[in-house]
Amino acid sequence: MSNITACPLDCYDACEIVYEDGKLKLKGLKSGHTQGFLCPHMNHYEKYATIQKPRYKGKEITLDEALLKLKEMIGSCEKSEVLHYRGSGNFALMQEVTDHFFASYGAVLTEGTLCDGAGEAGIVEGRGSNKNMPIHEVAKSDVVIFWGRNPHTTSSHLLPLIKDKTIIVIDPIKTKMAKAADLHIQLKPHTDLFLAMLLSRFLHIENGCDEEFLEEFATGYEDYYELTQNLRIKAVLEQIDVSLGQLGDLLGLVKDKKVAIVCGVGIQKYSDGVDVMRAIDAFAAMLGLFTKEGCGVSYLGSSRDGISSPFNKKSKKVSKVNTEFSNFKTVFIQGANPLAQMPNSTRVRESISKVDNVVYFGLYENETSEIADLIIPAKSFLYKDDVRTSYSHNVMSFMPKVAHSEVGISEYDLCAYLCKEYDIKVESEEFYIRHFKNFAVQKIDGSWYVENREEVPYKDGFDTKSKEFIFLDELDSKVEESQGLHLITCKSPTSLNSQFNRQESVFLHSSLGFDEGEVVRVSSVEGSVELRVKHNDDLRHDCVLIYSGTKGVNNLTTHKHALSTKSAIFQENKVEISR
Ligand SMILES: Nc1nc2c(c(=O)[nH]1)N[C@H]1C(S)=C(S)[C@@H](COP(=O)(O)OP(=O)(O)OC[C@H]3O[C@@H](n4cnc5c(=O)[nH]c(N)nc54)[C@H](O)[C@@H]3O)O[C@H]1N2
Ligand SMILES: Nc1nc2c(c(=O)[nH]1)N[C@H]1C(S)=C(S)[C@@H](COP(=O)(O)OP(=O)(O)OC[C@H]3O[C@@H](n4cnc5c(=O)[nH]c(N)nc54)[C@H](O)[C@@H]3O)O[C@H]1N2
Ligand code: SF4
Ligand SMILES: [Mo]
Repeated sequence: MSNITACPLDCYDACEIVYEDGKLKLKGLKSGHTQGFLCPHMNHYEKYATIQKPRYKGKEITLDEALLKLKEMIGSCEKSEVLHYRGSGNFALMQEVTDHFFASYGAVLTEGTLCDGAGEAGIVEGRGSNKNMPIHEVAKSDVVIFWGRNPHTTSSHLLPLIKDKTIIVIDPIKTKMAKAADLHIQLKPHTDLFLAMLLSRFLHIENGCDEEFLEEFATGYEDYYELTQNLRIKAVLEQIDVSLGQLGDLLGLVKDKKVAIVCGVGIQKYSDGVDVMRAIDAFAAMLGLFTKEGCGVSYLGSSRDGISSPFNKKSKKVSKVNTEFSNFKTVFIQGANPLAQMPNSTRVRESISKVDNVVYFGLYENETSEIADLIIPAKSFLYKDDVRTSYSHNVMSFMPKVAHSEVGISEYDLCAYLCKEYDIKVESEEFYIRHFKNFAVQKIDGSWYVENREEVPYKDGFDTKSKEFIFLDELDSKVEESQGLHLITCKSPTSLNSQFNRQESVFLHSSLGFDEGEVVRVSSVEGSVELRVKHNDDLRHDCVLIYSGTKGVNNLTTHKHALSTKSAIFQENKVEISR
């Protein structure tokens, strides 16, 4: 068995791991993008207790009995009453093999996303596709703008690449990166669209635009400049809590420099998230950041970009944001904890309580395993064959099985069992792994890269019909000024969404008058949650921080979609605090 594999978690970095037989500690591969270190999740991976035995209605059963039960549950209703709900607990490519069974069988799959969808839709509207600036290009940049992204927590392998660079942070929280930055704009949440538009406007006024680029690839820029003129500068700056001086400072730092805008999901957890991303992308276009080395926008690309799927996925689909579980009789949940991670938990709980057969196929006990009728333990990544790619760089990592375990079943084996029972054609596991590997080429640094991904995308123009960048042509948003505090629900350093050490607190600025340690009720139009207060003076006074994965946080969030795309909007609702 090989002893090199890769981390399966939903994370920008997609680290490569050395497994030493009999040793509990996993190590980061020294060569390549992992640079010899992992993060707390993988450093302690083997300490987290996994589900050991299948269960039906609370009683332990054998794996064979569990598979038989699963087959019966699937066969017990109309095909269209079976839902396959798959999350992102494991990001490797073989997770999708189960789609093949369910789609071929005639069941319903999901579409849309809880994650980056609004931002992606904004990028696609402007550029015609979402081709990402691979994160390692940042090594060639002079200036890095972290815009709604928290690299110390969510992409630590980027940190060694940016040591001597000019750093700008745009974030309502004074993050660790913000404290070390040359400039931190601690704007009011949900106002990035206006900041980005004002930056474009002043760049144009100061003749800082890349005219050569704009004339060739983005000729709508004069119209866009006109659109930005609809903003009343003084009033808007006041509303978004940014000063004219800060705009000037930012423009001074980026003009004529190689600039990377490293954008995270923080900016787009709102109904107008699509337009927010378009406005940031437009600022990048005004600066001429596309087509040049060390420049561009690095967001979440698609980890499947450049790789075709060998699986049948043709099926009816329902949104995974506002899924009406009660329309189904059998719901098969894989690699997800929807009862905690989907928005509007009360709605999810109620809807799923009406389902006859809830199946949970995962590694850990959580809110979803608690209510499931049938629980099937998965094999962790160390004990099965797989391949992974990243949504932030172009490396393809092979994930051969590095050890043997009797516990659980792999996605492939579960799928192969169901295909056999229902007479559906499925290829061998090796066939699929080989299919994925065929999309990679080895480069001189020894790593394998997805062949069809470019280091500098859009060199020959954009993927829109006109080959040009399409600017936002209407301004539908207003600065949101309703009553209440802004909910910030970003990623925790101690958990990966609801896996590992989940936080249990609400973080508040000490000036709000709540005592450290007291239990408060946080409420929104959707519901409420009781949490213990921790003070955090890196927050703005008008913000409440509850990390993703905190139990009950999604009692507060709405199951509405972002405008024009099926993406969740976890920060749309304002909240109130009471004793
Ligand atoms: N440790 C850890 N790492 C993870 C994860 C995890 O749960 N834990 N989850 C993984 C997943 S699924 C994802 S999608 C990625 C996401 O990782 P990131 O893209 O970094 O996303 P977030 O942590 O949600 O938010 C990033 C920053 O956006 C800021 N922010 C919030 N609202 C606004 C706003 O209105 N404007 C601006 N400018 N900033 C705002 C937050 O304060 C935060 O600092 O991380 C992955 N990596
Ligand atoms: N409030 C709030 N809510 C959020 C977010 C937020 O920022 N704030 N972020 C959203 C985002 S960006 C995301 S991506 C989602 C993530 O939400 P989910 O996709 O639900 O991800 P996790 O919470 O990580 O839970 C994944 C489950 O996958 C299982 N698992 C792990 N590995 C494997 C495996 O190899 N096989 C199988 N079968 N199962 C496995 C584990 O048991 C784990 O419980 O949450 C969203 N929800
Ligand atoms: S940084 Fe990300 S990819 Fe690397 S070990 Fe941690 S979770 Fe996995
Ligand atoms: Mo995510």
